[in-house]
Amino acid sequence: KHEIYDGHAVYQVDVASMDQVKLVHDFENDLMLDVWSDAVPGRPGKVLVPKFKREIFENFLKQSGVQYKLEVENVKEQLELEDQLLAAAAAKSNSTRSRLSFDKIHSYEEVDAYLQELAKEFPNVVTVVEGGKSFEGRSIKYLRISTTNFQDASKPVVMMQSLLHCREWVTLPATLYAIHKLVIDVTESDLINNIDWIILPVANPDGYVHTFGGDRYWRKNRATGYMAGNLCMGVDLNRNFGMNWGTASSSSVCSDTFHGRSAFSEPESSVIRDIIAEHRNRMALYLDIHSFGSMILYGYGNGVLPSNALQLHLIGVQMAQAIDRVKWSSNKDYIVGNIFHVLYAASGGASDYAMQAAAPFSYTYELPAYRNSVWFDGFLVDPDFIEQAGFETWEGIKVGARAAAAAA
Ligand code: VAL
Repeated sequence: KHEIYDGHAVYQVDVASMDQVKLVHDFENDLMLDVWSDAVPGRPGKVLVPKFKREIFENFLKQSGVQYKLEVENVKEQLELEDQLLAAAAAKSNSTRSRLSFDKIHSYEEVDAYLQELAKEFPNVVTVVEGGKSFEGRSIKYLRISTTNFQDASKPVVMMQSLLHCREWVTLPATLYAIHKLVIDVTESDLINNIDWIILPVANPDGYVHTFGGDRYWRKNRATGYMAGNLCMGVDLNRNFGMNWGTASSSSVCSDTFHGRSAFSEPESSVIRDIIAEHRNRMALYLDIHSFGSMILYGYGNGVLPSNALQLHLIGVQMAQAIDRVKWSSNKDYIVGNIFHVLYAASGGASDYAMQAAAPFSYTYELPAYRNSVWFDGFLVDPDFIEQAGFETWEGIKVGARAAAAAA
């Protein structure tokens, strides 16, 4: 297992000027590297580099006078370690079909069965809906949670989703925790009395299943037919939505930010578009949960600010503060801001689309990369952090849901 990542290294790149930002960015693009975070002055970036590209990458950095650090020599070893830790935790787990625990990362099949169980057990509150099928034909299910009749359409709707980027495993506990607190262990009933919820835990099922099979860093969906022989495949679903589509993304199927044939060419993004359309008139808040970086981001991905940017920022800060109050002390504080200004230009994103099409408040969360004594690679999950990730993110979501519902 993990053979394809044998010899892959992770570099930390530390730029000193905006000139270097562009230089590094362009070079990483040309080399088709998997950039985990872009470098800006004062905030080093991270990039995954296959063995055969390491020399040319290092030479480029040296010649350009860019500071860098080899952070992980061989990611395969870290992937094996993650497997071991997760397996050890899972062996002690008391998870059941209808009560998923927070000590493991659940598979697509487990989550799929769980959603159906909940709908059976709590028929007055929970409805499971199949929004459609993935490229490979897997069911894309989401929950409607409502204490009244969801179809009455009388309350504001909060929608949240995880795993649009399937390697971001730690985002799953965030949606599962929300479900847990809205259905099973209800301690703050105003959240379900005043709000109807839509929760989509596995937005990219094919990709997610693929990350369990030995390609842990796969990000896109699994669409084929874009290249003869399918040497490269998959569309970045967070570049496939119909908002500024194709303006800040890649037209190469080999790229990790490939935007697809056209806006909504992919079944997975189309399902989300249809949910948004269905509840357009009462969608108060939309949350797309990603990792990593400890960020709460809002649109638009081209740097243009929506007319309610001040309110967006304010509620973003309130959510971030709520999380920071209970976060693990070894993790850094959240950053709040516009996608383009905090991160980079990105088009066709889910939260941008939701903002433009329906929701007055729409955010992308970037959950923290948990740092333990052994690793810090961003996507890997320490089992000790799973419940905490769910718990602390929920603190932010509650604040956002209440504020957005009050404004609706
Ligand atoms: N980091 C996300 C992405 O790359 C968003 C925020 C742009 O898709």
